[in-house]
Amino acid sequence: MEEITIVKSEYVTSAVSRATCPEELLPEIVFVGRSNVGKSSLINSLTNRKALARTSGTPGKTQTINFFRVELKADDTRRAFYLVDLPGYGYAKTSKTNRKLWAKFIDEYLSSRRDIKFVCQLVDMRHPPMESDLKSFANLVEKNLPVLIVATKSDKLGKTQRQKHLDAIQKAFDIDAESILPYSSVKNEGRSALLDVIAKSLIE
Ligand SMILES: Nc1nc2c(ncn2[C@@H]2O[C@H](COP(=O)(O)OP(=O)(O)OP(=O)(O)O)[C@@H](O)[C@H]2O)c(=O)[nH]1
Ligand SMILES: [Mg+2]
Repeated sequence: MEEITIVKSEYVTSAVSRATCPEELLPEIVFVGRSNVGKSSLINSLTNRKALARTSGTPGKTQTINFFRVELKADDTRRAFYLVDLPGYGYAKTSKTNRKLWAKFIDEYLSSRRDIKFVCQLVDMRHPPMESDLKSFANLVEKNLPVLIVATKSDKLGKTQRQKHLDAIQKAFDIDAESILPYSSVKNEGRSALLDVIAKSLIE
Protein backbone atom coordinates (compact mmCIF):
# COMPACT_ATOMS: atom_id res chain seq x y z
CA MET A 1 0.00 0.00 0.00
CA GLU A 2 1.26 3.49 -0.82
CA GLU A 3 1.57 6.03 1.94
CA ILE A 4 -1.67 6.83 3.68
CA THR A 5 -2.51 10.48 4.20
CA ILE A 6 -5.19 12.21 6.23
CA VAL A 7 -6.81 14.70 3.90
CA LYS A 8 -9.48 16.08 6.21
CA SER A 9 -10.47 15.98 9.87
CA GLU A 10 -13.24 17.77 11.71
CA TYR A 11 -15.05 17.65 15.00
CA VAL A 12 -18.64 16.52 14.53
CA THR A 13 -20.41 16.23 17.85
CA SER A 14 -20.24 15.29 21.53
CA ALA A 15 -22.84 12.68 22.25
CA VAL A 16 -24.36 12.24 25.69
CA SER A 17 -26.98 9.72 24.72
CA ARG A 18 -27.67 7.30 21.94
CA ALA A 19 -29.98 9.78 20.27
CA THR A 20 -27.23 12.41 20.02
CA CYS A 21 -24.74 10.20 18.13
CA PRO A 22 -24.28 11.41 14.54
CA GLU A 23 -26.97 10.42 12.10
CA GLU A 24 -24.56 9.83 9.24
CA LEU A 25 -23.31 6.26 9.58
CA LEU A 26 -19.66 5.73 8.73
CA PRO A 27 -17.09 3.15 9.81
CA GLU A 28 -15.94 3.96 13.35
CA ILE A 29 -12.59 3.46 15.08
CA VAL A 30 -13.03 3.76 18.83
CA PHE A 31 -10.54 4.73 21.55
CA VAL A 32 -10.99 3.48 25.10
CA GLY A 33 -8.75 3.44 28.16
CA ARG A 34 -8.13 4.86 31.61
CA SER A 35 -8.31 8.60 32.09
CA ASN A 36 -5.07 10.34 31.20
CA VAL A 37 -3.73 7.39 29.16
CA GLY A 38 -3.55 9.60 26.05
CA LYS A 39 -6.70 8.90 23.96
CA SER A 40 -7.32 12.49 22.90
CA SER A 41 -3.60 13.10 22.27
CA LEU A 42 -3.49 10.06 20.01
CA ILE A 43 -6.39 11.40 17.94
CA ASN A 44 -4.50 14.68 17.51
CA SER A 45 -1.32 12.85 16.55
CA LEU A 46 -3.14 10.66 14.06
CA THR A 47 -4.86 13.60 12.37
CA ASN A 48 -1.81 15.86 12.60
CA ARG A 49 -3.81 18.45 14.49
CA LYS A 50 -2.71 20.24 17.64
CA ALA A 51 -6.07 20.51 19.34
CA LEU A 52 -8.75 18.69 17.40
CA ALA A 53 -9.49 16.67 20.54
CA ARG A 54 -9.05 18.48 23.85
CA THR A 55 -6.32 17.07 26.06
CA SER A 56 -5.36 17.78 29.64
CA GLY A 57 -2.77 16.92 32.26
CA THR A 58 -5.67 16.39 34.66
CA PRO A 59 -7.55 13.12 34.23
CA GLY A 60 -11.23 13.21 33.35
CA LYS A 61 -11.02 15.79 30.56
CA THR A 62 -13.21 13.95 28.06
CA GLN A 63 -16.69 13.47 29.48
CA THR A 64 -18.75 12.82 26.36
CA ILE A 65 -18.47 10.53 23.35
CA ASN A 66 -16.75 12.74 20.80
CA PHE A 67 -17.00 12.02 17.10
CA PHE A 68 -14.39 13.27 14.65
CA ARG A 69 -15.02 12.82 10.95
CA VAL A 70 -11.83 11.99 9.10
CA GLU A 71 -10.97 11.31 5.47
CA LEU A 72 -7.90 9.41 4.44
CA LYS A 73 -6.40 8.74 1.08
CA ALA A 74 -4.88 5.35 0.27
CA ASP A 75 -4.16 4.02 -3.21
CA ASP A 76 -5.83 7.11 -4.70
CA THR A 77 -9.07 6.34 -2.95
CA ARG A 78 -10.59 8.61 -0.33
CA ARG A 79 -12.44 7.04 2.55
CA ALA A 80 -14.41 8.74 5.31
CA PHE A 81 -14.72 7.39 8.84
CA TYR A 82 -15.10 8.50 12.46
CA LEU A 83 -12.51 8.51 15.20
CA VAL A 84 -14.48 8.16 18.40
CA ASP A 85 -13.02 9.47 21.67
CA LEU A 86 -14.60 7.94 24.76
CA PRO A 87 -14.41 9.28 28.32
CA GLY A 88 -11.73 7.49 30.33
CA TYR A 89 -12.57 5.01 33.05
CA GLY A 90 -11.00 4.60 36.47
CA TYR A 91 -11.38 8.19 37.42
CA ALA A 92 -13.34 9.13 40.49
CA LYS A 93 -13.82 12.90 40.40
CA THR A 94 -17.41 12.78 39.24
CA SER A 95 -20.26 11.36 41.32
CA LYS A 96 -21.04 7.68 41.48
CA THR A 97 -24.41 8.27 39.84
CA ASN A 98 -22.76 10.12 37.00
CA ARG A 99 -20.19 7.40 36.49
CA LYS A 100 -22.91 4.78 36.38
CA LEU A 101 -24.80 6.77 33.76
CA TRP A 102 -21.68 7.12 31.61
CA ALA A 103 -20.84 3.46 31.95
CA LYS A 104 -24.35 2.59 30.82
CA PHE A 105 -24.22 4.96 27.86
CA ILE A 106 -20.77 3.76 26.77
CA ASP A 107 -21.91 0.19 27.04
CA GLU A 108 -24.98 1.04 24.96
CA TYR A 109 -22.83 2.72 22.35
CA LEU A 110 -20.46 -0.26 22.14
CA SER A 111 -23.42 -2.63 21.84
CA SER A 112 -25.24 -0.50 19.27
CA ARG A 113 -25.42 -1.51 15.67
CA ARG A 114 -23.16 1.26 14.57
CA ASP A 115 -20.37 0.27 12.21
CA ILE A 116 -17.50 -0.13 14.68
CA LYS A 117 -14.51 -1.54 12.77
CA PHE A 118 -12.28 -2.05 15.78
CA VAL A 119 -11.52 -0.65 19.19
CA CYS A 120 -8.13 0.66 20.30
CA GLN A 121 -7.74 -0.08 23.98
CA LEU A 122 -5.01 2.19 25.28
CA VAL A 123 -2.74 1.31 28.18
CA ASP A 124 0.17 3.32 29.55
CA MET A 125 3.29 1.45 28.47
CA ARG A 126 5.07 2.27 31.73
CA HIS A 127 2.70 0.24 33.90
CA PRO A 128 1.23 -3.26 33.84
CA PRO A 129 -2.47 -3.25 32.91
CA MET A 130 -4.81 -2.71 35.83
CA GLU A 131 -7.89 -4.69 36.78
CA SER A 132 -10.09 -2.10 35.04
CA ASP A 133 -8.09 -2.47 31.80
CA LEU A 134 -8.48 -6.23 31.81
CA LYS A 135 -12.19 -5.86 32.57
CA SER A 136 -12.66 -3.41 29.71
CA PHE A 137 -10.77 -5.69 27.34
CA ALA A 138 -12.86 -8.72 28.35
CA ASN A 139 -16.02 -6.69 27.84
CA LEU A 140 -14.99 -5.71 24.29
CA VAL A 141 -14.07 -9.28 23.41
CA GLU A 142 -17.40 -10.44 24.78
CA LYS A 143 -19.12 -7.97 22.45
CA ASN A 144 -17.22 -9.50 19.54
CA LEU A 145 -15.41 -6.25 18.84
CA PRO A 146 -11.90 -6.60 17.39
CA VAL A 147 -9.44 -4.98 19.81
CA LEU A 148 -6.00 -3.52 19.22
CA ILE A 149 -4.01 -2.84 22.38
CA VAL A 150 -2.15 0.45 22.00
CA ALA A 151 0.71 0.94 24.47
CA THR A 152 0.94 4.72 24.89
CA LYS A 153 3.66 7.18 25.96
CA SER A 154 6.38 4.95 24.51
CA ASP A 155 8.70 7.99 24.47
CA LYS A 156 8.90 7.74 28.25
CA LEU A 157 10.76 4.42 28.23
CA GLY A 158 14.25 3.47 27.15
CA LYS A 159 14.89 0.68 24.65
CA THR A 160 15.47 -2.18 27.12
CA GLN A 161 12.59 -1.25 29.42
CA ARG A 162 10.33 -0.88 26.43
CA GLN A 163 10.53 -4.46 25.22
CA LYS A 164 10.24 -5.75 28.75
CA HIS A 165 7.08 -3.74 29.34
CA LEU A 166 5.56 -4.66 25.97
CA ASP A 167 6.10 -8.35 26.73
CA ALA A 168 4.47 -7.97 30.15
CA ILE A 169 1.42 -6.18 28.68
CA GLN A 170 1.06 -8.78 25.95
CA LYS A 171 1.20 -11.53 28.54
CA ALA A 172 -1.32 -9.84 30.85
CA PHE A 173 -3.90 -9.52 28.07
CA ASP A 174 -2.97 -12.96 26.72
CA ILE A 175 -2.71 -11.68 23.13
CA ASP A 176 -0.29 -12.22 20.26
CA ALA A 177 2.39 -9.72 19.27
CA GLU A 178 0.35 -8.38 16.31
CA SER A 179 -2.43 -7.23 18.63
CA ILE A 180 -0.25 -4.72 20.45
CA LEU A 181 1.12 -1.47 19.06
CA PRO A 182 3.52 0.92 20.81
CA TYR A 183 2.58 4.58 20.31
CA SER A 184 3.97 7.99 21.18
CA SER A 185 1.82 11.01 20.45
CA VAL A 186 4.83 13.21 21.17
CA LYS A 187 7.04 11.52 18.58
CA ASN A 188 4.28 10.17 16.33
CA GLU A 189 5.74 6.71 16.81
CA GLY A 190 3.25 4.07 15.67
CA ARG A 191 1.29 6.58 13.60
CA SER A 192 1.86 5.05 10.18
CA ALA A 193 1.34 1.53 11.56
CA LEU A 194 -2.01 2.56 13.04
CA LEU A 195 -3.05 4.37 9.85
CA ASP A 196 -2.28 1.15 8.03
CA VAL A 197 -4.51 -0.89 10.33
CA ILE A 198 -7.28 1.70 9.95
CA ALA A 199 -7.03 1.77 6.14
CA LYS A 200 -7.16 -2.03 5.99
CA SER A 201 -10.21 -2.14 8.25
CA LEU A 202 -12.02 0.30 5.96
CA ILE A 203 -11.43 -1.84 2.88
CA GLU A 204 -12.59 -5.13 4.38
N1 LIG B 1 5.13 11.94 26.93
C1 LIG B 1 3.92 11.71 26.45
N2 LIG B 1 2.84 12.29 27.02
C2 LIG B 1 1.62 12.02 26.52
C3 LIG B 1 1.44 11.16 25.40
N3 LIG B 1 0.11 11.08 25.15
C4 LIG B 1 -0.51 11.86 26.05
N4 LIG B 1 0.37 12.44 26.89
C5 LIG B 1 0.06 13.35 28.02
O1 LIG B 1 -0.83 12.70 28.91
C6 LIG B 1 -1.82 13.58 29.42
C7 LIG B 1 -3.22 13.07 29.14
O2 LIG B 1 -3.47 13.04 27.75
P1 LIG B 1 -4.96 13.01 27.14
O3 LIG B 1 -4.78 12.78 25.69
O4 LIG B 1 -5.73 14.21 27.55
O5 LIG B 1 -5.55 11.72 27.86
P2 LIG B 1 -7.02 11.08 27.74
O6 LIG B 1 -6.84 9.60 27.72
O7 LIG B 1 -7.75 11.67 26.60
O8 LIG B 1 -7.68 11.51 29.14
P3 LIG B 1 -9.27 11.68 29.53
O9 LIG B 1 -9.89 12.57 28.50
O10 LIG B 1 -9.20 12.29 30.87
O11 LIG B 1 -9.86 10.32 29.56
C8 LIG B 1 -1.51 14.93 28.78
O12 LIG B 1 -0.76 15.70 29.69
C9 LIG B 1 -0.71 14.58 27.54
O13 LIG B 1 0.16 15.60 27.14
C10 LIG B 1 2.61 10.57 24.81
O14 LIG B 1 2.56 9.80 23.83
N5 LIG B 1 3.81 10.88 25.38
MG1 LIG C 1 -9.54 12.68 26.51
